[in-house]
Amino acid sequence: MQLLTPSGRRVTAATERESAMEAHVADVDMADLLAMYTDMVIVRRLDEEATALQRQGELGLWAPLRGQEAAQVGSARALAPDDMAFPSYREHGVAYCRGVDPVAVLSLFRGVTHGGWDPTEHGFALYAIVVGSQTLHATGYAMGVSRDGGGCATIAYFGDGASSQGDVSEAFGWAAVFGAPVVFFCQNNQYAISEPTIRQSRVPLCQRAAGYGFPGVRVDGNDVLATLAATRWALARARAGEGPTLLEAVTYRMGAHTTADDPTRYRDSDEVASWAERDPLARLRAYLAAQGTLDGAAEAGIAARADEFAADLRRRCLALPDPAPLSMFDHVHVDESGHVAAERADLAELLAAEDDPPPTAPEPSPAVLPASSPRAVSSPSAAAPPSAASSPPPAAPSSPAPSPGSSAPGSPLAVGLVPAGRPVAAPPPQSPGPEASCPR
Ligand SMILES: Cc1ncc(C[n+]2csc(CCOP(=O)(O)OP(=O)(O)O)c2C)c(N)n1
Ligand SMILES: [Mg+2]
Repeated sequence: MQLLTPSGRRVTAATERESAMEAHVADVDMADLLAMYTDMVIVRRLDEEATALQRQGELGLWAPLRGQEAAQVGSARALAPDDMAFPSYREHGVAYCRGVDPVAVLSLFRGVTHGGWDPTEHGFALYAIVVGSQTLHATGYAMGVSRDGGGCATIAYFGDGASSQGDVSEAFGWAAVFGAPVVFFCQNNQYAISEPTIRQSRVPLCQRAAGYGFPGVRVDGNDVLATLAATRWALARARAGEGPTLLEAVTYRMGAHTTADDPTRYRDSDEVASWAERDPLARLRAYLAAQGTLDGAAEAGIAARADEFAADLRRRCLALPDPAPLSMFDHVHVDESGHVAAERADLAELLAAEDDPPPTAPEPSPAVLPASSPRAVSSPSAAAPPSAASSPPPAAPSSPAPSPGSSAPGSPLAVGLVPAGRPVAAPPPQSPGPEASCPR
């Protein structure tokens, strides 16, 4: 389904089912569309800033979403506050719309938390790195909602590549048989890292739903209005007890899979250029401008707001505290198990020993240290990421340098590695990371 063409022309639904979906956006006025456009601009800016931060060694990794703003903002804006979303690792736009502080998302990629936010506070689960696993979590959650009397819906975000996972097949099967109130929202961004969708399926992914006994719909994922309409329709089905729906949002990952990937190795520039013509922001901008809702001054205002947002994000990212080493055990289980307690005690003992080295151990001169023989240590303070004081100023964002394939020196990925023989300082006492405030 498409309601806004790539050139920004409003079209009407083509089939009866699409008309039913379109009815779900009958109340959407120009102010609503402008608000969604603003969301998309800010989310794109968030993505650019995070990519720049990674290139500057301030994040260990980043998974860019450029190109997928409409799929994410359109679907997330369809959710009610009580609904629950289960994301993969690329849903920064959904996180933003669910009210998750973007710096919490960055904290995960900076390696200073294992979680980042309270899922129940935002109706937004933690990121799932195990591809497809979140579809099972969503289905289980949705089945629980049904047993509790229903009323809210669940949405699971996953990719075209994830659709090949056994977990997704199991989630579809369970959701269908139990009529679970879940929307399976597949962002078909054309690639699973370097693997094109054609290598995942010989039929459109939406058609897979038929084999499980629930509807599957293909929607233009670069069209925010169509995405909003289809998602509202699918969520309404879920809330009405009509069971699951598969939405395939057809979109394109304009950037790399992650900052550790080089997409020029597996796709050509013509393909990227052809998708750039279908840019989700450009078509909405064109429509808003044609309707007289967006002029140059309004556009400049939104851009200034996005720049301010990015500068604040950068400032707060650089100020994120390193977590206390023992905090890694805090949220393994609700009630700490014996073996976790033992591991915590072991690490505490090791840290205490490092704090108090034997007086006979002479300190080797750094000049004679073999620089290329790292060893793992347990204290992140040994090779902490650059502090705010030593970091580049939070001025205008830099364009990401085209240097795929590795994270920069000083990246949090390097935490825990110090040259052999170099003394390891004990960490100063620190307050727990942001996740420690989670009541669960
Ligand atoms: C179970 C599992 N297998 C493999 C991986 C490695 N991996 C990470 S992302 C990815 C590709 C996923 O592609 P897709 O589902 O299309 O999502 P996208 O990254 O395009 O958003 C793979 C194979 C993983 N994280 N988990
Ligand atoms: Mg994909």
